[in-house]
This record gives sequence, structure tokens and C-alpha cells, in this order.
Amino acid sequence: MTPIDLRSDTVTKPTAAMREAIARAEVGDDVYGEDPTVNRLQETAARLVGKEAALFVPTGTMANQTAIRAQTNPGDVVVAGAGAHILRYESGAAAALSSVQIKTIGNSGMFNAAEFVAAIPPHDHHNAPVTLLALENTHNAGGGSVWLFDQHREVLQAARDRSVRVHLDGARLFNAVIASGIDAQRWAEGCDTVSFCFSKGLGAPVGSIVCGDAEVIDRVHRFRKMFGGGMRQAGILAAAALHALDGHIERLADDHRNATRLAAGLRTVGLKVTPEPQTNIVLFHCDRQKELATQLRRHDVLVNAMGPGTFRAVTHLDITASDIEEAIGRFASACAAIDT
Ligand code: TLP
Repeated sequence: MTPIDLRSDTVTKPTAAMREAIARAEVGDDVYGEDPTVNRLQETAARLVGKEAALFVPTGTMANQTAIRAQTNPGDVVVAGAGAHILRYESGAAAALSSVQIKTIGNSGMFNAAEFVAAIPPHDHHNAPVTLLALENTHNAGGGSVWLFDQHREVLQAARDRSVRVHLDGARLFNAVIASGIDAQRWAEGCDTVSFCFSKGLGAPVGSIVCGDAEVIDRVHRFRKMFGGGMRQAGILAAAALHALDGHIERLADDHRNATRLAAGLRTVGLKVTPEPQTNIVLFHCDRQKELATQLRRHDVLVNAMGPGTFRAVTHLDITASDIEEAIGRFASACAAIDT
């Protein structure tokens, strides 16, 4: 049986056309700012989200952590939604590299302006100041959920009114764009920094980017160097990212359709699926987690456990509509084997 890999949209392999773009890339030493392909990617990405400048970084984690480091001081508080990637999946980086505390609010990554305002303590030297708000869109732990645009705008306004800077972890920003019909510039407007990943739904092998005004990106640049992320002939990676921006954004709609179909199929085989997928992430639940995990492995379906009783399946560039039908059949056999 060929494995069906739904662990993440990070598992995609570069297409033949992407490999050709990689092979053709003009390169230079990017630590000297001399890689023409990296420079072109940075200009393209900044334009795409309506910002002045951008910096290519190796990972989404480095994008988030350089943005946090560039916009906070030790002891500050960063407010983020419950389950935020910056807290849950970045190995304690914000504490280790920026010496900040993260305070989480709301449910499933979403919160409203009142909840954000309530998280800001009065000005008093006993209190650590909230200097950064970190949003995540789509929200990974929330099941690829997309922010309501009005709520997003209200939260941004509340942050601006209180002089709190805003970082948007847009690892899957283009999934939010495709699902909402709201373009990346509008989502990014009012955010001081916005990052997105090329190595997830967009299907590039490596790379993320941080965008903002020239001043903040200059600071991000310094911390990229400090964190060991200065890359040399990175144009071969930037070429893949440019290729992805050119050809792999609109097709995210296929991944979203596949996720919706998968969710329906999982329900028919007796699994609980919540929330309803909005993008390419499907969260499903089963009390007999260990047994189901064993059976899925036996049937060559790869998914990730996301906490007690919860699994995550992610659709992506290397999963076709017929792979989804095949996966649903294998789920049916796996569930029958444990008699859910
Ligand atoms: N997420 C990965 C794992 O780390 C959980 C995945 O498979 O989904 N922000 C968000 C919202 C992310 O989902 C991720 C990766 C990152 C940042 C970090 O990106 P990388 O893996 O490039 O450091």
C-alpha cells in the first residue's frame, strides 16, 4: 500500500516545474545582500502583503521569533490566542531567545477586542507591560480556522489604541486568503509584522518570510543573523518560493475541497469531526486514540495526534481527490478493526 501522508502540509515534495525553477536560479551571497533571486522574492512578498520590506528566513519558527525579538524587551508580555504556535510548538523559543512571557486568551486561537483589552494590566511597575499582540491566521491548533475579518480589524484597532504592536503569524495566510476571499494586503493592513511560509500549503521545500516597514525588518535582519539564519546562496530556495507564489496559491482551493470531503467521509465512518474545516486542516476525535493510531498506521494512513483524543489530518499539494477517497476507505477499515 502506498502511504497517504496527512500529517502536515509541510511534507510536500517540489514538483518537476519547481525543481526546474530551482535549477535555473541566479544566486549570490545573501549575507552580503547579493542574491538576486532572494532580493526579488523579498520585493515580491513585501508587495503582496502591502509592506515596505521583507526578509527571507529558513523557517516559520525563525520568522515568528525574530519578529518577537525585534519588537519586545526582556520581561514584556506577548498576548496570543490559546494554542498559539509561538507558545505551543516553538520549543520555548520566546522565553529562551527574547525573555518574554506569553499570555494566552480566548478559545481555539480566536478572541475579541474586549478579551484582548482585559489582558492588559493597568500601568503599574508591578505589572509586566504588554508590548506585542501575536495573531495566527489560519489558526493551526484551532483546526485551520480563519479569523472573522471584522473581529480581526477590531482587535487590531484595540492594539493600536493602546500602542501595542502586532505580529501576524500567517504561516498559512494564503489558505485564509483563499477561504475568505479577502486579499493578503487587507489581512496584513495594520499589522506591524506579518510572516508567511512557503514550505506549507504553497509546496516549497524550505523558507518563510517576515514583512513590515524598513525599520522593523532591519531589526529582524539583525536577529536573523544572531539566531544563525543568515543563508548564503539561498536563491535556489527563493526560486522555489517565487514559483510557489506564481502557481500554487489559487490551487489551495483544491486542498480545502479535499479537507471538506475528508471530514464528511470521516463522519460516515463514525468519527467525530469538529470544528467543520474551513481550510486544509481536519481535526477529528476518538476516545480510543491509541488503538486508532495503531490501526491507521497499519493501513498506511499517516496523521498527527494533537492532544488527548484528537488527531489532525492536513490536505496538501501531494494529495489528490482520489487519494482522499482511498483514505476514507482505509479509515473505514481502521475504524471497523477497533469497532468504534
Ligand atoms: N507548524 C507545523 C508543526 O510545527 C506543528 C505543522 O505541521 O503544522 N506557525 C504556524 C501557524 C505553524 O503551523 C507552523 C508549523 C509554524 C509557524 C512554524 O513553521 P516551521 O515548521 O517552518 O518552523
